[in-house]
Amino acid sequence: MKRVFSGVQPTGNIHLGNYLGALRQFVELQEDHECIYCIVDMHAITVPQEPKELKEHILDVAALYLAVGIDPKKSIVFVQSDVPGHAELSWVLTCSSYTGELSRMTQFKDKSKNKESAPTGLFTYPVLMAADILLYDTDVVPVGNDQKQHIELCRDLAIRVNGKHPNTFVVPDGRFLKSGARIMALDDPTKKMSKSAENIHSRISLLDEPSKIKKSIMKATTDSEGIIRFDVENKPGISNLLNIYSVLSGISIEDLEKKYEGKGYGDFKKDLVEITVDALAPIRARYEEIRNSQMLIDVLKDGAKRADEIAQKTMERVKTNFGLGL
Ligand code: ATP
Ligand code: LTN
Repeated sequence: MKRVFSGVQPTGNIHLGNYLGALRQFVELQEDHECIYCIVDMHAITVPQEPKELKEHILDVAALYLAVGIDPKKSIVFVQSDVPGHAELSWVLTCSSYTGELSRMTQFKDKSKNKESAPTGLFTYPVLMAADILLYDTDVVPVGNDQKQHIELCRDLAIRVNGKHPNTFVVPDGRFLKSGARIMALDDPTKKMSKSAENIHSRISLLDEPSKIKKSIMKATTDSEGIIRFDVENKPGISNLLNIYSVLSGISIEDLEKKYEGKGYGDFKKDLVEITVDALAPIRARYEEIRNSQMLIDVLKDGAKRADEIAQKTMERVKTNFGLGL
């Protein structure tokens, strides 16, 4: 069986973009892959975090993982900082990476824009991500489109190290979803829906109450044409909503365009509210059950133990191949 690894940051507000771009694939892949799903808390501290909040957010994401259908009997679920190999391998890979290639990462450029100096962790963030992946001899990494560049860097690093130290790493492939891979912000459909955006109506969080979902969708930016047509370039707002509607309902965008011919944005949005509320209700219910349970802690402890066993084997191989240690 091929091995899958992916991670989500515990920074709160897991949203529809995270779900449709990443989490939904995680669940599907469990059926015929050996899956390892991580809560990447060390990535979260690349920007300042309140310790108490971070702790809560780790458990929030863990509970959401299980609530969307990740099954701990099938997959390993654990917290990154519970397995020391991530930090160890990250250093080794840092020494094989170049400042030039890291400077070209668009996420770093975005997050450090207009700043004279940026945290070093933001700069080396993609190297830690490569360590996460390579530590488990991963074959496939399911992620949203926005992570393409980071996956490429991970592959480059693996190939570069293997060139010098043969058979050290498995070179992984990214797995990107086409439709629904990039959900845009509701208030500004030229930006991706994001956890960290200030406006809460820019996103639909998986745990939003129906009234909040309604408000966010009804307020979503569209255009003044009033025609429901998919055209990302000229009508990014309604196209984004059509995309969300299509992915959640399984109805093709073309069929949706036909269904709403002659109707206005108001009718369309009302239906989208209903579809979204219905899709998220079972997730919210399961989340409430799991979030404060001992079962959740047990799953994470057991996951860390199983992940660590694999990680230690890789680190032994890496150290041997690099001539590190005794
Ligand atoms: P932020 O934007 O605040 O940095 P984020 O919303 O991108 O955070 P991450 O934890 O970085 O959240 O992403 C978790 C997963 O969700 C990743 O695989 C990422 O590619 C995917 N993802 C994030 N935003 C979107 C989006 N708008 N559409 C589709 N997939 C997304
Ligand atoms: N950078 C990713 C989160 C992440 C990840 C990973 C994803 C960290 N390590 C390893 C896949 C594999 C993000 O921001 N979405």
